[in-house]
Amino acid sequence: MKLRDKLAEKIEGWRPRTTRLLKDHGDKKISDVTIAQAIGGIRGVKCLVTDISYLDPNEGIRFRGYTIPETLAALPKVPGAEMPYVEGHIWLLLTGEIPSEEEAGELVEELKKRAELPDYVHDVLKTMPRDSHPMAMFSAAILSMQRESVYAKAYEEGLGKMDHWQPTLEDALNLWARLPRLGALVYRLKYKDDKQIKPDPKLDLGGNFAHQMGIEPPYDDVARLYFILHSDHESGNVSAHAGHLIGSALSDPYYSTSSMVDGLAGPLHGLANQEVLRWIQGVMEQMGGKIPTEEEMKEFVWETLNSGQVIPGFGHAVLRKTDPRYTEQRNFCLKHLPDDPIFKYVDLLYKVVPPILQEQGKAKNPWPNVDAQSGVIQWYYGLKEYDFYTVLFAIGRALGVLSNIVWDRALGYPIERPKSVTTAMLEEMAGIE
Ligand code: HAX
Repeated sequence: MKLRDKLAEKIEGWRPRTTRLLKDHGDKKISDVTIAQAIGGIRGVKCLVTDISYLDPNEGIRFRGYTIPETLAALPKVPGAEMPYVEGHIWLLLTGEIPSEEEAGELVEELKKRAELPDYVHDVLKTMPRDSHPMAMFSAAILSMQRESVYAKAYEEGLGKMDHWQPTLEDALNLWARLPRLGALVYRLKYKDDKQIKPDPKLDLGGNFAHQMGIEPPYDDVARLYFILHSDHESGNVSAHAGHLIGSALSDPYYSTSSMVDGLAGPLHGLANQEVLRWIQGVMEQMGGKIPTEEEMKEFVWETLNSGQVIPGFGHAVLRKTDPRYTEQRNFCLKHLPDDPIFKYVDLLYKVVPPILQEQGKAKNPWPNVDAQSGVIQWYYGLKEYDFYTVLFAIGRALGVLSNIVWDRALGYPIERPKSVTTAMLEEMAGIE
């Protein structure tokens, strides 16, 4: 496989850089930690290394050095579609290079071969109560497949440390191929009386996901755009960090992926996309369906804030500007659904919320994040079961998390183990009697 060869070449070239940094410059400081950072979620402490993506607070995410518009423009496009192959994006995340049409095409075919789910997955899901959250179902199904891990078997057989990345890549490829199918399985089991749709062998990953969900084009392009946009946001966010942390114990990629899904399921993180739609539906209900005036919308926003809740889809732990993932989705809406009432709500929120959050003076970033816009597009194309939205995020996020884990193993990153202190120690350091 061309991808494995390219990756082997990249890893060989990269290893001496990590070794030299550790050996010759290991004691150079890159960060200090304040008491506020220790208590406050390690915010801003530079203590993780990843080359898959980098998040600049003002510019937003770059995948392997490419901004979102650059990534979408450079990757090979699916014939007849507006969006590129997700498979090409996987190549970029893993190798740092834009694949040729041929390289992307080979990966498309490779993932098709790996997409079959073991039979027992459907059985596992059917035993779960039907009102289980789709994220719980998705995570449980991934965990149930742990017995398939190529990495776990190779480790048991005494694999050398330098070779760990190879079976990790095998697991990653299998998971990337299977997760869209698993997402569609959960969706149709939970919401469509378990009437499943067989994959179409002619289609790429994004196209097949749309097909198995039972949603017509251009939803295939929506799926491709979603998976690429959500793929990575450097490695300190909860889902990426959870995946990396679990993997650092040499738990296999199935455990890592299941735990990253669990982290994404929190309302302050990935679940915010469902919360945005839930919140907007509440406003629409109160308004009897009509588009509120700016003044009415301001009242709703203040009501939510005064009741102690956050405005979902706004704010960010690192970003300090409008999220370019939001902007990309807004551009999609302006092109494909400019008159959609929910889009009008979201656009009104874009106008109304930032000044209110600034006036309230708490949120460090009053601007919208990726989740503010994403549910609108799903709703428009008929995916109205909004508690499913975070599963879409998870399928995308697995692209980045697993690319990171392949490189973690390639560079031999050790088990993660930060040091904790007690409150009394902090008081002593602060000079409190
Ligand atoms: N609405 C109301 N208050 C907000 C807010 C928002 N959207 N964003 C931040 N704040 C508040 C915080 O709750 C915090 O209040 P307290 O001091 O009372 O605790 C204060 O402003 C300072 O927070 P911050 O430093 O600006 O933000 P954090 O780094 O602590 O948290 C969050 C970042 C994304 C969790 C936060 O902005 C938030 O809760 N936003 C709404 C939920 C959301 O959209 N989450 C998705 C984020 C993107 C993502 O990860 N997607 O997966």
